[in-house]
Amino acid sequence: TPALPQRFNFARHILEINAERSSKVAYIDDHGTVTYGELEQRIRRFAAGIRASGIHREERILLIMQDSANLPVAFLGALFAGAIPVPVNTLLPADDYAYMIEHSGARMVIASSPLLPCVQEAFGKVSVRPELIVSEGSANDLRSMDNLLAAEPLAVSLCADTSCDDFAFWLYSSGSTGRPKGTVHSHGNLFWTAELYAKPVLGIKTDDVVFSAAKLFFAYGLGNGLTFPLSVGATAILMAERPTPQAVFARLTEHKPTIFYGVPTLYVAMLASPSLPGKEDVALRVCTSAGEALPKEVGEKFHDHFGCEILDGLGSTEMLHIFISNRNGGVRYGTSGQPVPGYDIELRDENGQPVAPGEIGDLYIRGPSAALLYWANREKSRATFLGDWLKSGDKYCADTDGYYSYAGRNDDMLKVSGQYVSPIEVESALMGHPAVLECAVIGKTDSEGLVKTTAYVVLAESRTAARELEDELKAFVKGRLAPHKYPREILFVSDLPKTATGKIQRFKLRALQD
Ligand code: 3SK
Repeated sequence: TPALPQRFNFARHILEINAERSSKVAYIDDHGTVTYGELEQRIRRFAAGIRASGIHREERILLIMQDSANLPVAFLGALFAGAIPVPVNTLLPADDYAYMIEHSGARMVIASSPLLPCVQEAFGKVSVRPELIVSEGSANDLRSMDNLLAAEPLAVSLCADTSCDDFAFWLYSSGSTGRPKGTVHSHGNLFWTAELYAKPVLGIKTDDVVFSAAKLFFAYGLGNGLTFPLSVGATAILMAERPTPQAVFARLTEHKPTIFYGVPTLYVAMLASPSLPGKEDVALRVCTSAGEALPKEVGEKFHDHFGCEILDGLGSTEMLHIFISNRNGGVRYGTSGQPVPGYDIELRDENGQPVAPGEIGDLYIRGPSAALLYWANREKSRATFLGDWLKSGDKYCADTDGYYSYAGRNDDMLKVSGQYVSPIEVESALMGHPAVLECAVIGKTDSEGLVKTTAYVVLAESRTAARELEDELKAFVKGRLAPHKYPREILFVSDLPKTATGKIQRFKLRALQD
């Protein structure tokens, strides 16, 4: 593993690695292709454009952008100038963007044009006025990203002279209570995920073509579609639309990626689809899965069909990417695999002592890509970043061969389609509906082995349970929260199990399903 110099700017590092590849395609997106030469020009133009707009070192730029080559341009252009890009989920309601605009103190917001109505609604809810730029297309009275890119490229000598430990970018991560946390990462962290995971575990090489169903605003997608391919001069496919099986099949068969990164719900949907392409229609060499545990049968079925392994792994926004993973040639479906060399893993009991193989413990990780802190959140930072170690909040179990298996969360958080869902947040949204007297939300494992959100609802006296009301409540939650958070099942009950002090016992509801 190469050493990381103390003075290090990740964007500059990427430009240096690819300096001799100017005519090679870096990105294929919905609009066409972008070569490494064009990418470099755009990154340096973006850096010059934001500096000319008065953005200073360490000032935040919120990126509410669908996947296209403009997103890596903005992300790396901001790093090059020493500003802090903050890519955020593109499916959030206006309230969440309003929170992020204020919490991050962003001086600039770049939004894809289809997201403008929601972003402008968010602007109506905040007292600050960052500059709003529209990426792709134009909108009345708004400056376009093309206009920002009209600046003369910033000279390489004027690239921000950052250290490997300087703040580089943030990613928002959700918790069971409270607002999302601004997870602050350094320039060096991006380097380490590529060196420790992508190169040795995936074996990513220059001639790979990669495609990630997980979008770039997720830590998983950011590594998959930006850090990793650009660290070796590979080609990455990006698409703005939702990763439906059809949209994924179209890319797998047209552009023939060699590495595909998915999540369990998508693999299940792909395998169930009548249009699943044949092995001979694709060029897959290796696939990955993260976000939630990949059911054993799903991995086996995919391997039988395509003759290509899915490497299930475990990562986190706080560690930036995957630190436990299966490897080609040693895959054990149903497990998250073994620690990635460069990361140390400990499973500890409630007294902080290591647990024996086969026993469940709290997962702690040590490694060089750990985030530095949660922005402006001392309490949560202190509870998570414990000296060299990071407490993940997951429970795990390791066998005698060092393969790790998921055993649940320490809190009530659910992972649905690879994204965290706080039951408390969904319950609060449901409680806003006049028909709901009280409710409790839990995760239920379906026949495929995947977690789906289920709400137990006690209705107000005047209301009776009906299919229409179930649909109305689902639509009500969808209108208030990000779409992945709505309950897939609503069960009407006459009361909820509670402690003597009135606290809802979600564990009793969970036990009902076993
Ligand atoms: O959910 C995961 O396993 C994951 C993987 C890579 C990066 C980030 C995350 C949350």
